[in-house]
Amino acid sequence: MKNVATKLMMICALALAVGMFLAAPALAKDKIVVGFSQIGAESAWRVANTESITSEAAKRPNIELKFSDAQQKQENQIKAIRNFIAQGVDVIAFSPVVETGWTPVLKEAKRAGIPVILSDRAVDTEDDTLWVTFMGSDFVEEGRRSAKWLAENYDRLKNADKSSDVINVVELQGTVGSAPAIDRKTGFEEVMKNYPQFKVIKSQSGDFTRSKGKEVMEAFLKAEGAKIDVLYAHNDDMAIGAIQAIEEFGLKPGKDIIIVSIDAVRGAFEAMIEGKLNCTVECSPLLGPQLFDAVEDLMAGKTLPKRIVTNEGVFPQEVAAKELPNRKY
Ligand code: GZL
Repeated sequence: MKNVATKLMMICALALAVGMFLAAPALAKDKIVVGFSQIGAESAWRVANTESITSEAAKRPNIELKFSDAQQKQENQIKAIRNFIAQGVDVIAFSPVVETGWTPVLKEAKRAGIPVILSDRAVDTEDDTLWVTFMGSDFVEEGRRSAKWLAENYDRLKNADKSSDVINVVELQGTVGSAPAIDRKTGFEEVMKNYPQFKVIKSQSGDFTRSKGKEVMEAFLKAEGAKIDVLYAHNDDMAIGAIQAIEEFGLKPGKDIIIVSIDAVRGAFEAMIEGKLNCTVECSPLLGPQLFDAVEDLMAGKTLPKRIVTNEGVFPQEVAAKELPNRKY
């Protein structure tokens, strides 16, 4: 009897040892390695987005972040993603600079068994199993909000000596082919269909940067001058660049030309307090906490929603001074 008991105890002890050995890799893996490919540093929004991601990762001892800056070039993002695959990271996350051209590299990540999270911008690919979730703003809604604010406030703000019943709008678009540029234009046009007096007479990309926004606005002013009643800019940085061009041209931004833009970065609030910008539609870059919560849930075996939308507001000039101290980016 005693021998049987001894044998049973030995078998249990052996099973326990084997179990511990097999579990060892998971137990020893105390870090989740995340490869993040960032677009660049083209705007204050992007800089704030990078800060949110890197500072949040630093707060979490269980996260090891490998971060790469693509200087707004898709080929650099594809290279970075391939590097992450070669390094065998646990999760890949990226903000795609443009919507198309990602299917091959996303298929490589899938073959390597590495899940991909889309941060900030979406991709255009037939196979949506190539990415786990897309977290970021609703850019079409941001375009709608810009148009709605303009339609509801232009009469109150318009320059009294304008006799024409046509309101001439110029549009500074974001990076060509990017989800925010495509969707913000779509949303704006969708609402403006109901207000035929607003006519978009010029529309061109300023690539989301201050310098390009200024350059394109100079060309608009050269061609159309004081005929321009409104500027719709797909981001605040291009609007701030355009404000410089408008002043150098001899017109008053925010008065002669009503300006509505998107992002709600600090510089937009400062311009509104100076009376040079009339409204900014919020697009939050503070995606760091949401991103790493999603990474941890994913690694814990939880299912993520396919779409995680950020909640945002609209900030007209009259609230800028009160709101500025609350701004986090
Ligand atoms: C929007 C983001 C855009 C910002 C720009 O989520 O992708 O890119 O609106 C930034 O300021 O450059």
